[in-house]
Amino acid sequence: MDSITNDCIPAEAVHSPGVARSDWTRDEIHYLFRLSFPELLFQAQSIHRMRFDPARVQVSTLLSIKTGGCPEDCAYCPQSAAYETGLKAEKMMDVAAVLAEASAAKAAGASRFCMGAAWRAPKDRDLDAVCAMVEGVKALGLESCVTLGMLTAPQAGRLKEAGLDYYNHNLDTSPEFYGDIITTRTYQDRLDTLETVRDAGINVCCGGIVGMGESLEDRVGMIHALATLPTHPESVPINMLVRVEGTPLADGAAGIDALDFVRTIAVARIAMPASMVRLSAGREKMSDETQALCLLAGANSIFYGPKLLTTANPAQDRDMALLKRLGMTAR
Ligand code: SAM
Ligand code: DTB
Ligand code: SF4
Repeated sequence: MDSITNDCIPAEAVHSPGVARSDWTRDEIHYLFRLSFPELLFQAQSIHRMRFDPARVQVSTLLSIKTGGCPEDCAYCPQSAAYETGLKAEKMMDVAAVLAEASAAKAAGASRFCMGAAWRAPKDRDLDAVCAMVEGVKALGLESCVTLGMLTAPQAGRLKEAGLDYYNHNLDTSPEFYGDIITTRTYQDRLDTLETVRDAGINVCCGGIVGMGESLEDRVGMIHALATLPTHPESVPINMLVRVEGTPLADGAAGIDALDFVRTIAVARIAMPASMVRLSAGREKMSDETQALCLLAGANSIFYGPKLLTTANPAQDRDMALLKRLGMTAR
């Protein structure tokens, strides 16, 4: 955190609390980040309770259906072919193997199954299998989500027809910091894909990563970019960078202090009051107490299962034990 003072901006700088609006100014988001921790958490909790049961957490299980060998250069990502991370590139999983994993996720208590592919964009012929996966996941009674990179309108239409519920495509960081992290596709490319997904009638899952060496201003810029989308994403994953050996972000730049991570969650909750805010990557290294604070700050969704895409996530029994200790329930 650069500094925590808020004396210069009046409290009424943030209007219409709890209303999902897209006219946020950067100053308003700045103001939220600079609130005292108790005031910020109070506001976030109050808004959370206007729309959600504060004791319920949505749980989504992730599966990498096509791992590694990605042509993009995202500096955080173990799956980029540009970095030597020791990850073996694999071909796409077959539909039956994916559905077996989805079935296991359902039996373990997940309500949504999210399938990720290390692509810049899917090829039309790859979509046949992905659509079959989506149909199979739906038939199991699970919500479906995929993240496949950039999409064309006809591709989005095919996924919608297959019954896809959510498409994940992150803005990742602020427009200003973005070029330090990814050079092979632009911020505008991402905004275009988000619009394509929205226009196809698919729910949008869009968030970002913190702990990549960004400034407070970049965190403000990231939340501002998300909260000024014409319609807020239905789901907002906030990831804490998982440092992976071999990637440019493996070491070096300062990460993020746990309480500043909680602040980011709280600001996302206030700025996008009707969205599910997902406490996403990075939980494996977080204490139970930090996670509890995130849930108090308005996070109401987690990735559930021992693996994210390629890196570790807490074991299911640790998560269930934590929710039980907090008197919270998963759905
Ligand atoms: N290839 C597709 C794309 O980038 O659109 C989909 C998969 S990609 C792995 C999905 C998201 O995972 C990224 O946008 C990024 O926000 C997140 N992610 C990837 N590696 C991460 C890491 N090491 N730590 C935290 N989040 C990460
Ligand atoms: C998101 O925002 N986080 C998830 C999901 N969307 C696809 C991915 C996190 C990946 C963490 C690094 C890995 O396991 O490879
Ligand atoms: Fe490829 Fe997605 Fe990883 Fe970027 S985040 S390198 S696009 S898999």
